[in-house]
Amino acid sequence: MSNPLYTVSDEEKYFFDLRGYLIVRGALSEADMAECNAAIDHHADQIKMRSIGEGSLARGSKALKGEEGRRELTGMLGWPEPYRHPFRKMLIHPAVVSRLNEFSGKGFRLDHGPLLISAQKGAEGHSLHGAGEPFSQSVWYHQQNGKIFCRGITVAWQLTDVNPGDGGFACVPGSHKTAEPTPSGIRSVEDDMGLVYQPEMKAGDVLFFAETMTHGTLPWTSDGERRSVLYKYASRAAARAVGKHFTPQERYGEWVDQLTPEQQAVLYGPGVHHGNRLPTLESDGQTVKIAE
Ligand SMILES: O=C(O)CCC(=O)C(=O)O
Repeated sequence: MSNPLYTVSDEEKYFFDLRGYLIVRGALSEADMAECNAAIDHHADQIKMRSIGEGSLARGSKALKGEEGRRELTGMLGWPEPYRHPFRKMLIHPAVVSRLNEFSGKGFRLDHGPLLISAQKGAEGHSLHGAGEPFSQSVWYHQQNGKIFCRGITVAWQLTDVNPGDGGFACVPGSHKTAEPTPSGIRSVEDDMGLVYQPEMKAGDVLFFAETMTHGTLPWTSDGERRSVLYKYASRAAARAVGKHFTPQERYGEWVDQLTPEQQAVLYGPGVHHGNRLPTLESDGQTVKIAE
């Protein structure tokens, strides 16, 4: 019999399955964190602040509004040496591989990211999203034969402390399994029924969360800067980002042009982040056409 590849404790499995997230404490050493923070400082001029006007992540919520947008930076895996080094290490850190083999299955992959989420005091929050209902084909959470299959899982490395009341990542523990629609007061946090929870984390901790658990961001209230680096993983057969090869022409070549739009519609690649580029089909049982 082969050696089991899973190294996650039963307690961790219980916690993740019950709550939809898990924090592994002290996964990054002081030296690792110093390398990451220095690399980010070096690229500070590339950090972009999101607008709080059009495209605001608070989506009009009074509870989530702020004076400025969150700050973002990406591209770490392609940075020149030595800056990319710690981010490439984190991509397959043993703390990640052991948990993702358990929670998402062997062959998991990076779907998109890493993305630095940074915030200064007063930054707006992000309306809560994700839930067991409505069902998501790309990130659904399922269990069978005693095994968890979490198709979309985010790994968020903390590079600065997050104290109680600071804001930042927040979630509704257990909501990855709910079969009821999420009340609007939960999404906006204007009437959260005491269910929205902001975990305390220290620099060096790593947070795993099921994308189907309702989660988002509370406004940042701390004097210190928030720095959290998110890697979005998916299990082998799930896709969120559509990648470079999405259209039928990109996937199969120019002969696709000879097909009808309806035939082309089923040749698009997987992924849900397609920006409304995916035609879908409908049929009355006699004919097939592109849905309006
Ligand atoms: O860490 C956060 O602020 C929340 C991130 C988030 O909502 C997401 O990754 O979908």
